Amino acid sequence: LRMEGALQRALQRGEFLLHYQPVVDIGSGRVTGVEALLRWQPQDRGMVSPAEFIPLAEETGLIVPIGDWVLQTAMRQQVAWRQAGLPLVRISVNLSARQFLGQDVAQRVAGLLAQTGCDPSWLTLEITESVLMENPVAATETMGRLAEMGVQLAIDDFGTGYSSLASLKRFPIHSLKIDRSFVMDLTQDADDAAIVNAVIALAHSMKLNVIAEGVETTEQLAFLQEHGCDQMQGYCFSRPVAPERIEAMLRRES
Ligand code: G
Ligand code: G
Ligand code: MN
Ligand code: NA
Repeated sequence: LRMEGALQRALQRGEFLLHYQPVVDIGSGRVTGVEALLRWQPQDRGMVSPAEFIPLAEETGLIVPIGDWVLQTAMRQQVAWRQAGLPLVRISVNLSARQFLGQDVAQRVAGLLAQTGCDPSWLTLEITESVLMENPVAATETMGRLAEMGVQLAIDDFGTGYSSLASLKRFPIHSLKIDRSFVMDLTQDADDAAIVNAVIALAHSMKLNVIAEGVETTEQLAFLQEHGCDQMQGYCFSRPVAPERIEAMLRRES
């Protein structure tokens, strides 16, 4: 209960911020996008990870106003970078289960797009595989509406859930993000290497873009490059960083 009050006050006091992790094209080495990652910086202690407060925010319903804040802030950031003349990059935003299944997310996204002037074709919404499979029929409907607005959709943490090929085909998605648990031991564990290869092949056979998460070493990167993975994120290139750091990276590249 104390935590719930603290989260509510955090919104009012503006204690949330977004960090961004670069998404890098494996072929060219260029930053083609960023994933927005929520951070909470209370006045009286260190940064709190979303892993610690998203579950409670979900339970209490606070995820709705917090999620709106995240969407709005990321959309405004995209507009600000565009107005600053920086090269366009795709911004990805994570949606939680309750945000995606428990409210009219398509209508909220439409409202925020209109309000911020964000270009939907440069926005990706990430939904985890397990959330999609919780209610595939409702998910397909919602994704259809989002896709109609021109927003792209990615399946996050892919490989950890149980998507059937049939449902994958039905979802109007653009990308699969390979969960970092498979990338971690890629170069030591033959099973993980096989899984990663299979996901890359599956994605490409369905004309989907495939992104490896949690790439930490140059050996992992070399494997992914050799096996045709399209993009990657991970400490090997950059941790999630403040928006100013992203701006500096984009300026250097342009
Ligand atoms: O940065 P990392 O520690 O940043 O994130 C931990 C977890 O929190 C990840 O599973 C990530 O997807 C999730 N997460 C980060 N930002 C957001 C957000 O804005 N909304 C939701 N729903 N989850 C987020
Ligand atoms: O669940 P999702 O994939 O949205 O969460 C992204 C999470 O992965 C965030 O917590 C982010 O900080 C973390 N992350 C990003 N790159 C790396 C990495 O190279 N190694 C590890 N261990 N975590 C990473
Ligand atoms: Mn994600
Ligand atoms: Na993920």
